[in-house]
Amino acid sequence: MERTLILVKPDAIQRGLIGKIIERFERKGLKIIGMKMMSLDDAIVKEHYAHLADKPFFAGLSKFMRSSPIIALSIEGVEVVNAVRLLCGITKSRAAEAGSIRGDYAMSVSCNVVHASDSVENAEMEVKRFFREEELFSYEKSEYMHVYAEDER
Ligand code: DAT
Ligand code: MG
Repeated sequence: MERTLILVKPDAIQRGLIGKIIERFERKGLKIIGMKMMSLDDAIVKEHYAHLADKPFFAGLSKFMRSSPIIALSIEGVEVVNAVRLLCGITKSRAAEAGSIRGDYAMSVSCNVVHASDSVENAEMEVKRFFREEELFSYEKSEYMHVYAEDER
């Protein structure tokens, strides 16, 4: 079963969008297995955005991600990495599809309200980066069991 990492970014916290964003994942029928508020330090931002370290916008990105706490979520499910990326919409919010989270709530590339893991391999690393194993919960979610009953055969 896949697990993915979502971060509700500082701009969403400032704009009071925590509930609205989490609601999108619940509405889709996804199973949240971990959730916490945390402040990011320089080291975790560098590690998380290592692929962008050489970009001219990196200093701004780092400052932004440390400007207020974030909410980290882990979600588990069948093909959930791709499902969550689709819900979030593409990086460039202005071009993100209407109905996606970025499409509905953002006009900026740098302040695009959410992070979501972009591949199964990265998701595994990113969940471990933000959550200790004991912060992730194993439980039965009845609706979820129903939704995926066919898919898992
Ligand atoms: P995503 O967040 O969709 O996975 P990414 O991994 O390419 O996109 O970039 C990570 C974050 O860096 C992105 O959410 C916002 C910021 N960013 C990316 N490209 C940018 C740009 N051209 N200007 C400013 N910020 C950018
Ligand atoms: Mg990315």
